[in-house]
Amino acid sequence: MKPTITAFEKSPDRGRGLARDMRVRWALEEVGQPYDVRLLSFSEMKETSHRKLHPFGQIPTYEEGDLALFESGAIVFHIAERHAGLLPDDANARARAIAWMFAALSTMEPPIVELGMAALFEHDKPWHKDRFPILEDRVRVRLNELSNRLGDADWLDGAFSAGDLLMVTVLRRLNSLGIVEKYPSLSAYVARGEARPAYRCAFADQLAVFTNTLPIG
Ligand code: GTB
Repeated sequence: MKPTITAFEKSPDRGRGLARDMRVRWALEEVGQPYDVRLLSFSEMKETSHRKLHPFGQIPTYEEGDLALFESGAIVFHIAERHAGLLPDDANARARAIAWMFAALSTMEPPIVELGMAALFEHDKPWHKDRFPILEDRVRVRLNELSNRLGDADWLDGAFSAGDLLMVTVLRRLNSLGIVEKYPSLSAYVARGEARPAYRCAFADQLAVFTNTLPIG
């Protein structure tokens, strides 16, 4: 059964692949599962019909037969459980890869999102210049720790896994802030993720949504 995901009709990132449908698209491409996309405007995301799929009125969602899921991490996990290629077969290696999925979403992503929001929306606040370096430091601590653990390995724990997929998408949120560049091993790690054919396909597909909806002229 071909799943359907939801994505922004007009992504505020202008096709830079930073919205969370990107990680779902990438996972589906990695496992070779074709999918459909239903594009939603901001007002459509808040309609009752969409809230039945997503209680918080957001994207992405995932529908497959009578299964409806929200939360990008849960969706990627579902895809990884149902198909080969994103989680190792060995039980212990699989458990560790799942730990990296959680690490990406619950240890790395929150301070990174907090910093990104401060950069985008808090510039004019009187406390911005005091708060921003604090948020930056929190992110740097985590990047340092992640970089130490990665060392010169290609991926976080052996072969590429759903843990790497989520981690790369989380680190990409820092793209415009020039922070990851200070950690050569992490920059190379993100570049390795972005070089994967499945990533490139997913990126091109979400970019096409943006370019195809650009007004002519
Ligand atoms: N925890 C949920 C998940 O992982 O699925 C979070 C889902 C979420 O935040 N969805 C966002 C959304 O629907 C899109 S991804 N927002 C609309 C709303 O809440 O009304 C977040 C996002 C949005 C835009 C950019 N960007 O422009 O760079 C990056 C990331």
